[in-house]
Amino acid sequence: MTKSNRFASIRSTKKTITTQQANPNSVVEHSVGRETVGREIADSDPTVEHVSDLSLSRLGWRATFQRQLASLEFQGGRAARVSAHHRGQYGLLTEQGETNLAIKSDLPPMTVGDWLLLDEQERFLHLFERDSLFSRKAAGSRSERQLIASNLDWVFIVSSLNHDFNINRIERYLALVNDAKVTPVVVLTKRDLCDDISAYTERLRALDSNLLIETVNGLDSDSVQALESYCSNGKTVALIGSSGVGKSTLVNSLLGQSEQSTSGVRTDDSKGRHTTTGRSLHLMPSGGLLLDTPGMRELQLADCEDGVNDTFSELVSLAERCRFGDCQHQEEPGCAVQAAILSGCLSERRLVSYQKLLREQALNGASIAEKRAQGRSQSKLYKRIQDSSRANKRGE
Ligand SMILES: Nc1nc2c(ncn2[C@@H]2O[C@H](COP(=O)(O)OP(=O)(O)OP(=O)(O)O)[C@@H](O)[C@H]2O)c(=O)[nH]1
Ligand SMILES: [Mg+2]
Ligand SMILES: [Zn+2]
Repeated sequence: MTKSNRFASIRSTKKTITTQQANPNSVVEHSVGRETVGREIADSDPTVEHVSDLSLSRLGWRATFQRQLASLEFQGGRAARVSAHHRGQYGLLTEQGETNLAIKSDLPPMTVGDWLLLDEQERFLHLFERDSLFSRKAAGSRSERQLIASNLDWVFIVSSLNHDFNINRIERYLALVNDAKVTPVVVLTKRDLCDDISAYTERLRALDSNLLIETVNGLDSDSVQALESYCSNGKTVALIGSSGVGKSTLVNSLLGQSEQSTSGVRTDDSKGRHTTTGRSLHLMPSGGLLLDTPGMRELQLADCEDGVNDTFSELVSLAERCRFGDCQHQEEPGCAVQAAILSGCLSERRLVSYQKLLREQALNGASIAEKRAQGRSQSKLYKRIQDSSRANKRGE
């Protein structure tokens, strides 16, 4: 293919990639469709002039990155977006198509959705500051933050209209999304299997009357059209939710083709089988980008007090009217929160959930900070030992 006519249009290819599972020690191979985006390129010189090109905006490039780029010291470079996180390498999308970047210890931690700059030999130069970052405490007992996705316009919190629907879990997701300063949309799937949709939507409306809620049959392309308005040119939408709720099914219906594997849920409890094992970014024919994620077994909050307060804003306003500034909303006199519960304006469940999430994010935040501090003092100690052994060798 000549330089001038390559990537004249979006083309779709199938290939097998290796993705990292939720369990970092296990790796699976699965087949995903990949799209390559591009344009007519008269000159293959990958310089910064290209960053204002339409195809980069198609990949989600924004004015904020352009401004960052203008303030960088070095000249040249090629913008790339992380589209997948494999074992040992990141998958990247650039205006010239797909490429990979080997993960080395000197790279900053990156996640799907990140923008970075490569040099002409496709080596890492710079990670752009993120517009938004979505993260959680790593699953299990590890005191670490796990980066999930970045630079998002919308997050679809996907839940199915069956007994897997869980309002406390949705509140958790809302806290995370609100903390990342991204607008959440609750997408309720499997409406074709549900007799009483309003029973679910009313419970969500009670959380927040302004919450964006969509109900769909993910298997029906006409039904998912309601979601296309969120996915216009260059907009990035992440789908999160438990296994089996139909995230990948939605991705496939919105893409108009089966790029992601899906599989049936267990009949006894409607739980999924953890079919998707890695995060991946997909270009929609209509111009948006969809970020599919594996179903989360566990969603622990860390350091997201703002997100929790945003999610429970009515409670925060009530608490401002309590007589005591440090009111715990238990049995204190003049507690406006308890008064609201007694009068039926606020549910007890909501207060319990609020206090639980506030505690959890503080505890996890503290344990991550402690682990980091331990790591720093250990590396300082290691450096001191190395320095003194070098000095000994030199006979100092
Ligand atoms: N009837 C019906 N079935 C659906 C709908 N959405 C998804 N499904 C089915 O639900 C099952 C699970 O869907 P997936 O798309 O694999 O779920 P997922 O959320 O991606 O699950 P993980 O990848 O495990 O996190 C599949 O059998 C889908 O066909 C829907 O709206 N209606
Ligand atoms: Mg999936
Ligand atoms: Zn109170």
